[in-house]
Amino acid sequence: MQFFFHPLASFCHKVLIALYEKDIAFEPVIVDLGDPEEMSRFRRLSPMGQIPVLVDEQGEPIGETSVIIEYLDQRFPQAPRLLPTDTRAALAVRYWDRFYDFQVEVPMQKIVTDRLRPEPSSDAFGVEQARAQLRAAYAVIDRQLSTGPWAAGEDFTMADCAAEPGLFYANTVEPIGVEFPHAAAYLDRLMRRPAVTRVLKEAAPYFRYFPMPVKPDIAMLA
Ligand SMILES: N[C@@H](CCC(=O)N[C@@H](CS)C(=O)NCC(=O)O)C(=O)O
Repeated sequence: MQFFFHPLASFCHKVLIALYEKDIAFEPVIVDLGDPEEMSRFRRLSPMGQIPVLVDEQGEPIGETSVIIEYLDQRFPQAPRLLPTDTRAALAVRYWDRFYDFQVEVPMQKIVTDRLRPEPSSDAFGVEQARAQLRAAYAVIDRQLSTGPWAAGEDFTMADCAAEPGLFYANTVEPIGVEFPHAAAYLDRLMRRPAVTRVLKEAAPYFRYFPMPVKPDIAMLA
């Protein structure tokens, strides 16, 4: 299988965590989103030009991170299961996966991409809305994580694969305040998970391309 991705990109972290958790062999292919020729070829795999994409042994592209992780979990059912076999429990995992993608990743990316724009086209109002959305999400996460170690309860699942990259970069653009101790402890727990530590260490050489200094200190990770 080939995995088209970039080591800095948060949605790519989400799938890399799943691949490392389940110890699945793959061929990594780094995509340069800034190279028009490479992108016109890449759009054959990903019509919207988005990373990541997994290409199976038959050459079939699989897009959308949650779909890729469900595919991996079905094809490689070894532990850890990232989607519970119990259908009710799987709904909760899908709910929290969607929550982190839409309520954390999206506003985090809004703030980051605004930094990359030239000043006259920046969107101060949209950025303030995104910050408020992140703070509201932190409150929900703080409540949810006060009762269990992982996003959807006792077990590490796809929801945690989704949570880490969003929260990691969100904590840089809108720090998780002291009023959210469970959310902060959750991010710390995620970063110390070996698969996540590996992803962050592989991303570290690229942090200089992030438009602001990356806040959570990965130097303290084993
Ligand atoms: N919903 C998509 C989101 C993927 C996504 O937004 N990827 C970003 C990188 S983190 C990207 O490709 N951005 C470039 C673009 O949208 O043109 C998924 O879950 O796979």
